[in-house]
Amino acid sequence: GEPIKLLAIDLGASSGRVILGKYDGIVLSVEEIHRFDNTPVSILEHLHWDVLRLFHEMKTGIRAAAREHDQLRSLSVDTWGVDYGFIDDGGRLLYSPHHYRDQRTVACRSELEGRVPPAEQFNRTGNQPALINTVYQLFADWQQNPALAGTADTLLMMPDLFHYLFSGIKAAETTIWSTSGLLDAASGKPSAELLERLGLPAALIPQQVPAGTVIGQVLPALQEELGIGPMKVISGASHDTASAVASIPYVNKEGAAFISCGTWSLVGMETSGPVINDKGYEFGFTNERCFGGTNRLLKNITGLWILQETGRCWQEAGEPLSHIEMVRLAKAAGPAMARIDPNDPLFGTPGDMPERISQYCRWTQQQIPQTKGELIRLILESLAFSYSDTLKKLEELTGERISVIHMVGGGIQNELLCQLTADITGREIIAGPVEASSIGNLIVQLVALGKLDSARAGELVTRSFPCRSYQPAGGISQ
Ligand code: LFR
Repeated sequence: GEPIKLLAIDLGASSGRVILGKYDGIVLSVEEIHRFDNTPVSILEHLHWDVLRLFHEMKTGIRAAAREHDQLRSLSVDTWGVDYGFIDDGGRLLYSPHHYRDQRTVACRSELEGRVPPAEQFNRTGNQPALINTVYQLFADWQQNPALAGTADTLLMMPDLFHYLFSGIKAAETTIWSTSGLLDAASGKPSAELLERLGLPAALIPQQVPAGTVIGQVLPALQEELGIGPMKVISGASHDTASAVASIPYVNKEGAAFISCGTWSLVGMETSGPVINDKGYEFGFTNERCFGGTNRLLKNITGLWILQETGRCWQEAGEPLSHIEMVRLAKAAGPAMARIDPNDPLFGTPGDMPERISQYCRWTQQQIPQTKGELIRLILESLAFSYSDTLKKLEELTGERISVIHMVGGGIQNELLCQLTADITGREIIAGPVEASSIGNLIVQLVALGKLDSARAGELVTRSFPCRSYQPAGGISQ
């Protein structure tokens, strides 16, 4: 019969896409309908997401899909973690949500940490304290904008916000909330105690739903505007990392780690429950929820962001380089003479990365890269070394030996990064799928619609999408 048709809307920190998925009961196929930039805007010295433009682009994608295909059954949005918008009591969006790289949290850090020390935050929530976390942002909003207490009725995490704009339904999906630093790790519910000590009203948080919940339908007026019929709105694994991990074609979950490569690199393993101990805290690990309720023990590494910003700099200087060209130059450059810690705060905000990398090398008394190729190679090798270091710590934390690493996400198109990771970790890499978040998004929708048994998802991905294996070449070691 007719395949089931669904739309995945996957919003990353630098671009978004509307993907059409078709499932005929055997194979899942995906088609990119619309891709758009996600460019944050700085206004009045604060960094914001352009949500109206993003919603406009989503609509453009849906309209384009509807022109070619009828009977689009459902849609679901996944986004990066931690960010949110406010809705007032009339259902209106209050203002353009802040970007997690906005610096307003810095001034409130010590006040927050005086009330709830970082180690206690970790022990309660399983989340690694970080200035970008929802809890830091929300606390700063409450301190710096007292009027909010009177106007903000509901807080919607980014994907929940888009689901609300599509359906009119306000919900709090658990995977995205598990990035907030506000959920109690054990119960998965907002921590009443934490909220109270920070003076934040629990009433801001709408009804919680698990990943894979049909929350409503596209609003009638929007159906008309978009030229679509009735379409379900599904709260999927709405955190992009949760979606990406839902797409991993595990051969055997035991001994398998993952690296999700996008703007960020997320390095971790699925575990049955949160792993909360002093070492995990010290090593900088965090615990987030997966689709199906299991736990993801992982570390956030500032990933290809550094390369993206580097590329942006060169482009602004009138010397743009394609990705292919970047990889070619980095290969030709040979092994890097220096290394950076990608998680150094120096690389956390937008700016002139080539200059900051030189600065870092100067401070650490290393050779400064002289050519573009050397600089790119330094970034990629530094990432691979930090993956390797993180995987060793994962082994120490879990007591498991990692035998295979699944790399997923757009970053795996950089085959030099995959090969360097195989070489430096000495482990086999299975790379794929590339469109991991979109594919995971579609899988969760299929499960929510009762069309797929979640235990079969890995097989479906294996049948449907090519994976590439990289073997360690040997010779390179840490
Ligand atoms: C990846 C990601 C990470 C999250 C970071 C910031 O896109 O969602 O999981 O920690 O973005 O939100």
